[in-house]
Amino acid sequence: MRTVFTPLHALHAPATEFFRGERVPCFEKVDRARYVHEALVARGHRVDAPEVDSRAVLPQVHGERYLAFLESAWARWLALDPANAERQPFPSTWPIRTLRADCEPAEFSAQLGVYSMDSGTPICAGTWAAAKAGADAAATAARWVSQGERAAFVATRPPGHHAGPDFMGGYCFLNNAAVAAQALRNAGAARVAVLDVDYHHGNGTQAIFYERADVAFVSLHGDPRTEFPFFLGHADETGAGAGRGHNLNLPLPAGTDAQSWFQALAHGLAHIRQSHAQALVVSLGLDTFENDPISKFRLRSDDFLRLGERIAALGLPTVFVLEGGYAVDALGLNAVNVLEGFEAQAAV
Ligand code: 6XA
Ligand code: ZN
Repeated sequence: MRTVFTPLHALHAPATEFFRGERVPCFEKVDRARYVHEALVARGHRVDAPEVDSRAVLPQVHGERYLAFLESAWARWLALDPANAERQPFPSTWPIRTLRADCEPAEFSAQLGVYSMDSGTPICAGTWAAAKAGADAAATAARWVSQGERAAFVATRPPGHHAGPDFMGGYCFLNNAAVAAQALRNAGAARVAVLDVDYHHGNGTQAIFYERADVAFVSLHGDPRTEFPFFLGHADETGAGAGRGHNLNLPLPAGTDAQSWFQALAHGLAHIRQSHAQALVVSLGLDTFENDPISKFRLRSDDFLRLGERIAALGLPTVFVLEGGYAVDALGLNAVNVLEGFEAQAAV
């Protein structure tokens, strides 16, 4: 399986985030993609640079105003005060219930509130460049797969699955999985399924496709009553309008072990089999790992081999997109295990 990777991911390197009431060093750090890349190379996997510009696909999954805001955000932060180069912008006011999100404020900090779901998604000078390179990587993998590759892996960061139509959140800015799914649709797949196996519900991906029948969304995740993103990911969210019946959420309690997790996976895979999808995107979060510092499932490294096998058994052209996973030392092994489990099963 080919991997698409770009060192430009390292341009996104903010120092701190807000987490559980404290300002702490970022969990979503440069070493994550670096270690995954190193593990792939060490195991002899073919790795190439992005070769597709995602600019045509991005407005199909994100609003133009949000994209313009994100691209210009750092320059506008500096324009407020040159000393901001050494500071991090964070939102502090959000247009929640009874407040208006439809009148765009002129003030940068207020706009940050309009376009963010949390205060845990720090922006730095290279955020746009890194996020855009990640979206280009996702579009590239989709092209490879639509041109006949059985599967491809997008080894990228920052992750994407919390980024919604017009907001960032949960370390995510551009929704790479949604870009891949849309690019597969554009290349001729009549129906695409997105399987999100990250510990956290992919609220952004769900929102982008919620009213569409052409892209099904299936997610296994920590129950949002106790786990981030808290405000989406419940089992009763099944899609709306034309998308009714095309969204499946399988929330699981904190502490879920591999046996229960694979039972839920089987349920999700059965839904995908019935969806008549012609291609698959996997939001590959590795924060289901037992030693993940911010998550509470109990998968072991060998379980990721089995995950790859189960996904391959669907028999679909597949794009894997890296999402979360913060046990950095094990991230390379766990990612490689998914890919090699997939390849072993695909060869059968
Ligand atoms: C709270 C936790 C963010 C979770 C990010 C993640 N700041 N999403 O891994 O999949
Ligand atoms: Zn996650």
